[in-house]
Amino acid sequence: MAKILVTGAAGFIGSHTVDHLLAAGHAVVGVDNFRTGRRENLAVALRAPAFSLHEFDVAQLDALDRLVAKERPAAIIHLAALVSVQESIADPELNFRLNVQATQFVAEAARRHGVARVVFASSAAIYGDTTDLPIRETAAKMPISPYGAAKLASEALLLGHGTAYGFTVRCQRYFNVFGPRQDPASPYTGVISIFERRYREGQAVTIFGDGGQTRDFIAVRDVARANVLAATHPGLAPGAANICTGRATSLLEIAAIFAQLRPGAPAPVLAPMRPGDIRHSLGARAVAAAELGFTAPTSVADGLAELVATSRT
Ligand code: UD2
Repeated sequence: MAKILVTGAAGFIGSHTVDHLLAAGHAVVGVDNFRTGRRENLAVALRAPAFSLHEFDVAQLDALDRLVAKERPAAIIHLAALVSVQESIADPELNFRLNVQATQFVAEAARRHGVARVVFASSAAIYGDTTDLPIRETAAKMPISPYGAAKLASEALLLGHGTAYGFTVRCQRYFNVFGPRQDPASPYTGVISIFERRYREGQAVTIFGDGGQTRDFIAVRDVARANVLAATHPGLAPGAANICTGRATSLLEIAAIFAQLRPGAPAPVLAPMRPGDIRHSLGARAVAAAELGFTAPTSVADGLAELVATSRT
């Protein structure tokens, strides 16, 4: 069993990753500044003796370095980030600090203290608006936002440092992640958490466009498992892989599943398409299967059923 340091431990993906690491018997050192993370996401983890939580900003000079020097983790899973495309457009300086500068501090801490592996939260946003589906890892990288650009820059920073200084870097290119603990109140949250709250409150959801747009929706529990594999699977080579299901689901299908789970809910309201929206997004999953031994077994229907069952009524 290993000691793993997780940045962004109190966030949506971070807290699930912490839970899965602890369940697998690892010791976990969590870091969060609680800018968007929430302590209640760690309610279970905080009761585990193998978990410790440290409150600071990873983008703050030396803070992470001191903790890595003290804890000497076998791996760092770097999930702390500014997580919204829109917010990166509104505040590109903050995006740079949290999504690029912080990554450099992670790379430096890994180099200075002999951390063997770094797992990085990358994103399908690095590909931009490609229409050549499913998107393979070798596709052109043409980000269309400061967020996508920062994720791409961070991949390069980490992979270059890993090769130069001898640590293994795994970049995880997440597609549309959904599940419990994604904050429905955030203006930047994903469509499924918005829909979940509206169905729960008995209000009609709004579909922008005709509902035929599709996404590769992946359940957060599968993403957490992919992170555990990337951090702990023996003998991994450095690289980047899509973390996706390889299955496309339309918004009309999502609404139909919710309607079954919440009988009597009002029908969706159609509204004009959101400017800048892409019609379809779908990942190719072969690289994660071959390199990490990862597949995403949770269907959207099962993931939505779990989300509805765990949400406050
Ligand atoms: C991602 C980003 C978004 C933007 C976009 C660019 C997130 C959460 N979103 O959006 O910021 O950069 O990529 O392509 O990172 N929808 C509705 N009703 C709602 C909310 C959403 O119909 O109440 C639609 C939306 O118009 C889109 C689909 O649902 O067609 C998925 O929206 P999303 O924001 O969850 O994810 P995505 O990939 O479009």
